[in-house]
Amino acid sequence: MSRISRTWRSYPRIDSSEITPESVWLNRRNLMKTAAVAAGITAAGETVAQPKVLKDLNFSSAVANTPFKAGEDLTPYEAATTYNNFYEFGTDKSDPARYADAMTTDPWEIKVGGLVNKPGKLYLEDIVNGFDLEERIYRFRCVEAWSMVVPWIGFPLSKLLERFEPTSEGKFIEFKTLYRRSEMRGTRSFTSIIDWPYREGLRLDEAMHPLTLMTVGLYGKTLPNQSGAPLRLIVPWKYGFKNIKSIVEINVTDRQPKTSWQDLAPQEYGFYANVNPEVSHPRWSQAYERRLPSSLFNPNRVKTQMFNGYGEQVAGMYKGMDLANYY
Ligand SMILES: Nc1nc2c(c(=O)[nH]1)N[C@H]1C(S)=C(S)[C@@H](COP(=O)(O)O)O[C@H]1N2
Ligand SMILES: [Mo]
Repeated sequence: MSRISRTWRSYPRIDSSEITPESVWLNRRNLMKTAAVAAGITAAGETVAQPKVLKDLNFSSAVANTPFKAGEDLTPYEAATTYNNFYEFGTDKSDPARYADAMTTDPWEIKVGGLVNKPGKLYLEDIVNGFDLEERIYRFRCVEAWSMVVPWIGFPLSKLLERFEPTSEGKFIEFKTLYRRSEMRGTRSFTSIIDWPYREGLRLDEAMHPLTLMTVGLYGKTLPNQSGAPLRLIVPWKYGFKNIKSIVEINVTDRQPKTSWQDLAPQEYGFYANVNPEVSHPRWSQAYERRLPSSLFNPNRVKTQMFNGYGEQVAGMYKGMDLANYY
């Protein structure tokens, strides 16, 4: 066993004795909410229709052509894919890697609708054949103050949206994750208090921003299920929870969509969720982060940057907004 993987294997155990704020929050609420949630459990999510199958993705040209270089060490693959948040599969950081393989991702279809001229569906095959894939190395910063540096593979969300032609009334984008109870043990849990499916949203200009990536791979491979296979959003200047996984529905809307974390705790998790070291979370500072792999003995603390270091590209979208108010 290499030094890295030994350190890594011990990580989840060490971490569960620390604070993991999002799940701590969920678990605290569980005590109050279990009865109500048990009563509110709904029927199984829709099953997915039949279409084409996608196999043998080849990302070599995407990787060869990357215009984005790290300037920082990449987080080891093992760290990025064994320390995850994907509450559909449980609240422990190790649950997604352990249980997400139960999710069927092939075939997969994505419904695109709302305020668009050409509503329709995309199959994974259309996505991989129809868009030029690129590798982008981005910092990723969870609101819980851990972070990583990952080489993603994907294409700008703007390219996808353009095909469906948002109308002039379109102001926001809403995303939904697959909700399939039979394959997602976390959604069947009595203590699950998220109103499934997991939902996220962006303002239209944020969605159209060239840094906003629809992602199908990482480290030159297809996304493993725990990372949000087969298609997830990566918005590198926002906190991790905006980066919704395993997307099955995208709608253009004229109102700011409801998002899962706002629904749970609006005073703690805002719609914008731009990384901001100066605006503390109500229960902890956001000034520093633990860069994975991180442990008690080697916490690997680094300073958090405004907009996660992407301010030059994105700050203009928030001119005149009080970012303590629009957190
Ligand atoms: N569907 C879904 N998407 C999700 C989540 C989730 O629980 N369900 N967790 C979010 C949170 S809180 C974070 S920090 C990131 C984690 O991404 P990673 O596991 O690839 O690091 O996914 C986000 N996307
Ligand atoms: Mo997160």
